[in-house]
Amino acid sequence: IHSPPQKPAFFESLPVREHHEDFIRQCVDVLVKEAVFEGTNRNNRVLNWKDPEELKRLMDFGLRRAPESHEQLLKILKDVVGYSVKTGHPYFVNQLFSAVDPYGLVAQWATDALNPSVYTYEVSPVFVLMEEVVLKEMRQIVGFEGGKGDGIFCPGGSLANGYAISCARYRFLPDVKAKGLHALPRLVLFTSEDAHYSIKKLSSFLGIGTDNVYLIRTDSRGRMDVSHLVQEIERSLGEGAAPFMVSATAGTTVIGAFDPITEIADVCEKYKLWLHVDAAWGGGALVSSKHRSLLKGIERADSVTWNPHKLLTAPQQCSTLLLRHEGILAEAHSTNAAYLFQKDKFYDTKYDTGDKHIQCGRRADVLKFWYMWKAKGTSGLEKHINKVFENSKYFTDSIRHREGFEMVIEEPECTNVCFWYVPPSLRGQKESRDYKERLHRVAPKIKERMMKEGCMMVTYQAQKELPNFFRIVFQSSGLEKADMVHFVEEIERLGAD
Ligand code: ABU
Repeated sequence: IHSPPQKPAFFESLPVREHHEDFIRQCVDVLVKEAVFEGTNRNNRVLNWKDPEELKRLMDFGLRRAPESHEQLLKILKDVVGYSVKTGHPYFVNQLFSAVDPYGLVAQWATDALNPSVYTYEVSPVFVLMEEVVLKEMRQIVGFEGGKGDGIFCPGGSLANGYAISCARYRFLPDVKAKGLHALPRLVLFTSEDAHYSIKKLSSFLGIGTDNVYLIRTDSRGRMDVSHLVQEIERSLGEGAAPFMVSATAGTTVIGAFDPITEIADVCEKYKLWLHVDAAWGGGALVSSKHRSLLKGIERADSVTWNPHKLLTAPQQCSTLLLRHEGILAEAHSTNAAYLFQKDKFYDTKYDTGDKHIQCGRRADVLKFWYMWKAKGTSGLEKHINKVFENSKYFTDSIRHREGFEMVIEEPECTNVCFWYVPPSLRGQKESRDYKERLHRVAPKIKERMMKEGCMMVTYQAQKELPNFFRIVFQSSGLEKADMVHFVEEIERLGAD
């Protein structure tokens, strides 16, 4: 078998280099113009909806033996942009992330241009040191003494929660690292029924089992009921199981509730349980002296998940796990691969941080956040948080007494606002037998209309016995009061019948 003749390496010769340079510049122009600026212009659509079968016809997804020309590749890139949802658009209020931060974007592109893997100092000197600084600063903001402890940037908050479970389990029974599940009694952890699904998912992934995640009731505002937590801990002890961890939530996914961390910390202290706080969503409030009291008691946590890609609008993904226990990530996860973490290197190998994570290759997600932080200062981050809380309050006040709108939670604690929209045809019929069923169908219908028009995106869900309601999320400080009015009027227009 003969190999085909080799083409010159990517940037090996000048003509090839010029050829690619020109192509890269054209692509960047397309991205800057169409994805960034036009994609976030209020006069343009958030999305250009196509059914899956139609999109398969419209876009050239196929892979072929023959290469495509640059001309064709540029067209394909334009299609990718054209048919993608513009999550940086001001009217994308669908998810717990949105907006385009210019500094974050540039740094994200720099990360991709440099293509590092943050596991050793020799490969990622800048990013290893940058992580050290950012994680320490974040721990300080959380309130860990002197910013001491451990931490890691993870691919998403779910994985950060998984790391927390793994560290808590290791701390409870270090034998688990070598002996695995055989070394363990039946472990039980506790979280609220409104907590993020990753707690169950990662408990299953780690061999703890979803049945051993005891769900604690929430009160009418979506906060963990601490007396029920105590009952459930006692129940697990009565069953001969081994409770080892509580995962509190600071900013629940749907309602935006903050669990009472101080009271939960007291319970954890009494029963000697690891306290994790999933502040993936609400963590951003910590940078605001006005709003950080929402997370009172977080400084007593053993571990904290905090995603700067959420309330602080760093580009996806930017998730951290912060721990008060120095060195615990490496203790729980290291395996000393000789081909990466040689101890006889010529520099201080404590900067080879990669053995503490369960990934091998790992993106430098730190850069975008650090660069944004540099550009705005901590005061700029605080201003951003205050503005999004103001926006959320303004929106809430606009709909609270408006005909056709009904709040799910009267006073939302975070910047996700949950509400029902009752269209004119359903008003005044609360007592009718099928009212709930009909109301349940309203949000999906309005969502369908807004997606098909591409005018805005806001999500909906049912929760427990409640029929479908909208959840609008504010985390872009680029939004103004006029945008809040626009959202209200758009929902009225889309649900006018
Ligand atoms: N962790 C993210 C939850 C998904 C969302 O509602 O945006």
